[in-house]
Amino acid sequence: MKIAILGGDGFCGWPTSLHLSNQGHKVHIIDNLSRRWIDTELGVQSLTPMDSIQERCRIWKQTSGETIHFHLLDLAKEYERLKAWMIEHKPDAIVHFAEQRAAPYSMKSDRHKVYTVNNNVNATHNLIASVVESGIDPHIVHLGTMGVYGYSTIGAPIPEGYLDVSIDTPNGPKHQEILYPTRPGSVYHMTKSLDQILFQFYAQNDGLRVTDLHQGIVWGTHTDQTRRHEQLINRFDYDGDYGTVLNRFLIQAAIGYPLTVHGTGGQTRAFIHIQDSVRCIELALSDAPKAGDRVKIFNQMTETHRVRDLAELVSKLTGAEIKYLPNPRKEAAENDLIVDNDQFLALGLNPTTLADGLLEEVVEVAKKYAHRIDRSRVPAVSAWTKDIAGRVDHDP
Ligand code: NAD
Ligand code: USQ
Repeated sequence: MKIAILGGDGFCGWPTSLHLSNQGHKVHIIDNLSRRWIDTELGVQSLTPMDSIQERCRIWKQTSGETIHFHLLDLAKEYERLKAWMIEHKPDAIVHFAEQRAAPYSMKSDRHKVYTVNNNVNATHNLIASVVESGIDPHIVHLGTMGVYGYSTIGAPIPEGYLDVSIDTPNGPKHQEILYPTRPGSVYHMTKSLDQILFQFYAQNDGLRVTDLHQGIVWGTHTDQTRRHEQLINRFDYDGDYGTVLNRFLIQAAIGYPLTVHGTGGQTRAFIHIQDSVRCIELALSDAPKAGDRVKIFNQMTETHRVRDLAELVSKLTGAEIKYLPNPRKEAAENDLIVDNDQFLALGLNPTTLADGLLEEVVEVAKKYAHRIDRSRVPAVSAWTKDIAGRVDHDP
C-alpha cells in the first residue's frame, strides 16, 4: 500500500514508518517538525541523539534499500497544500500521529492550551476535510488515547469504544449504542475526545473509513528496525513535560535520580511497548472498516500498572530510591483500571510485557546516553491549576 504517516518524525511515528517500509509498503512521512521546535522552546533534547529526518531516511535507504519520502507540511495551518498533496499522491492508508501529545505541555499556560487545541483539532479536521474533498477513499488510522476516559472506571472493563445504554421512554426502555463517555483530564486529552466526534460525524456523513486506536502509555525505545543502525535510533523523552512515567523512571534510575512518584502513586494506567505499538498499527491497517461502518475503536494496550508499583519494580531492578512528590496534576489520588483489548489479541498480537526483561534494555540505553541528560529538566513542574503551582517541587 501507499501509506502516509502523519507525524512520522515522532516517537511512535518513526518506528512505525520503518516497520511499514520494511514490510514493502510505500511510506510517505508528513511532518512539520514542530516536536523538534518544542525541544528548543523547552531547552531539552531527546536522550538519544537524533539525526535530521532527511538523514534518517538516507540511512534507512542505505540499510534496507527501501525509500521513505519526507514532506515538510503543517497539517493544522496548510490546508490547501494538504489537499493538493492528497490529490497528487492518493494514499491507500493514512496513519495520523501528528498532534501535540503531552498533557503537561498542554497545561503549562493559556498559550500552550490554545496551541494544543488549535494544532490538534485543526490537524484532524483538515486531514478529514482534505480526504473528503479530494474524493479519495483511504483507511485513516488515528492514534487516540486511553486517557479520553479519564480513568473513572466503576469496576467494569472499559469497552472498545462503544456502550449499550438503555433509556426509559414513554414506550418502555429503548437500547442505544453510544460512544463510551469521555472525561478527559487535561487539555491534550480533551482534544483527543473532540477528535472522536469529528471522526464519528464524517464516518456517518461521508462514509469516511476510520480506525481510532485508544493507546495507553508507550514505553521502551527500540524496535527491530531502529536497532539496525545507530542513526536509525528512536527519540526518547525524559523531561518533565514529554517524558512518560515508565521511561522517566528508567532514566532516573540510570542517573541516580530518585524516582519521581506523584502523590501516593495510586494512579493505574495502561501500558504498551513501542514494538507492540507498531505491530498493532500493522494489524489495524490489515483490518479496515468498509464505507458506512461506524468508526472502529481498539484499546491499544497490553497491561495495566499502578504508578507506585512501577516505581517499586524499577527500584528493585536498579536499587533506585523512590521519592513521593506533591502531584502537579489534578487527578484522582487512586484509581483502578480494567481494559478490554480482545480485538488486537484476536488479530494475533502477542504482547511484550514488563516481565520480559526489556526494562533492563531501556536502562542500558539510558546509561549509554546518560551524559546527555540535564538533571534540571527532570522535575515535572507544569501545574494543572494556579493553586497547585505553588506546591510543585522544582528541586532537581
Ligand atoms: P511525538 O510528539 O513524538 O510525535 C508527533 C509528531 O507529529 C511530531 O514529529 C510532530 O512534529 C508532528 N506534528 C505535530 N503537529 C503537527 C502538525 N500540525 N503538522 C504536521 N506534523 C505535526 O508524539 P508520539 O509520542 O509519537 O505520539 C504520536 C501520537 O500517538 C500522538 O497523537 C499521541 O497522542 C498518540 N499517543 C502517544 C502515546 C505515547 O505514550 N507516546 C500514547 C498514546 C497515544
Ligand atoms: N507520573 C508520575 N511521575 C512522573 C510522571 C508521571 O507519578 O514522573 C504519573 C502522572 O501523574 C500520571 C501517570 O504517571 O498519573 C501517567 O503520566 P504520563 O506522563 O506517563 O502519561 P500521560 O500524561 O497520561 O500521557 C501519556 C502520553 C500521551 C498519551 C497517554 C496515554 O504523553 O500522549 O495519550 O500517555 S494514557 O495515559 O493512556 O492516556
